Amino acid sequence: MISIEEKLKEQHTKEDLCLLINVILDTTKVIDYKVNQGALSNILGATSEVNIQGETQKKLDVICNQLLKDSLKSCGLVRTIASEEEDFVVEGHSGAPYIVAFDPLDGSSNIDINGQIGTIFTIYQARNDVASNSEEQFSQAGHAQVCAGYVLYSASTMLAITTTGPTSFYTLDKNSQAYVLTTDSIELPTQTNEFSVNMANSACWSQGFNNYINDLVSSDNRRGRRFNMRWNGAMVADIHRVLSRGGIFCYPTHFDTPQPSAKLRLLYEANPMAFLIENAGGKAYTESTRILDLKPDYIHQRVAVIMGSASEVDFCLGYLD
Ligand code: P6P
Repeated sequence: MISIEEKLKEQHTKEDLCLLINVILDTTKVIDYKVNQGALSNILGATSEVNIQGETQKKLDVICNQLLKDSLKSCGLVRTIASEEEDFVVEGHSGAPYIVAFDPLDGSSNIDINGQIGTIFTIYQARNDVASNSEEQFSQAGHAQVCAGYVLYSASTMLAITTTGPTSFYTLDKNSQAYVLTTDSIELPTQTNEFSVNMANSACWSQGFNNYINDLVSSDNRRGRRFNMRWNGAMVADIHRVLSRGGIFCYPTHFDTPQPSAKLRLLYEANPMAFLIENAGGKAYTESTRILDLKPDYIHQRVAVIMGSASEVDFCLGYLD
């Protein structure tokens, strides 16, 4: 079994990028330990703080955010940091080659019910045309990512990662504490029988998206096959299922407020997941645009997300034209 370090070297990944990826992964091992502690340590439950997303921060959100910030600020390889849990960008090491954005604990509403949660990360080359403490560092199209990945803390702790080559799965060997290659080059099935959406939001959707979902759940749908639904409440878990066996994951625009709204964040949710999905042969769109062609207007920008098995994404988009 080959480790992530060996595989990155085999893929001729730049030395400083290998070092940075390992800084992130070493920090996820500490997070994994803390998540596995659960109720045994006083780290469950919420804080009294509300983050810029308007969400009450869980104790573990704050702990994991601080762990990643500390690691990235001290490694000397990161110029600028963005986090779901930080209002503004955090300055790292001026002149450093990379910038990193992350969601330290995606799906944290699952923490207190022992559900699946994960860390999502994305790495870009730093820009030399803007200040190191500027949000403009992250105004780069998703296709400029040099690495994207997530760690899913579940029955086993698994890493999905791509550095512009194929998307691969690694499993954390808890004895050696090494991430070991368990699926080399993921190939998403183009068709699927499984969709992932929060049906409770159907009153908020466009007519076109409702028509798509109504076709999926109707007994005589246009594909002549039954569909099943899964919704985990954590994008990292739902995308892991899609990468593992195909599927389509949707979080469409909501029209229940004066201004249409989206939930998922482009920089540290949609873009890294789109990079992983596309490098596994899938498709990733908002409702009209390829996600990886988008440049974030600001670090917490939200977008609609429709991603997964290519032919199912096309079918869904056909209802939205
Ligand atoms: P809802 C978690 O808060 C998250 O950002 C994604 O990980 C997840 O897919 C989505 O929101 C869940 O949203 O509205 O179903 O709670």
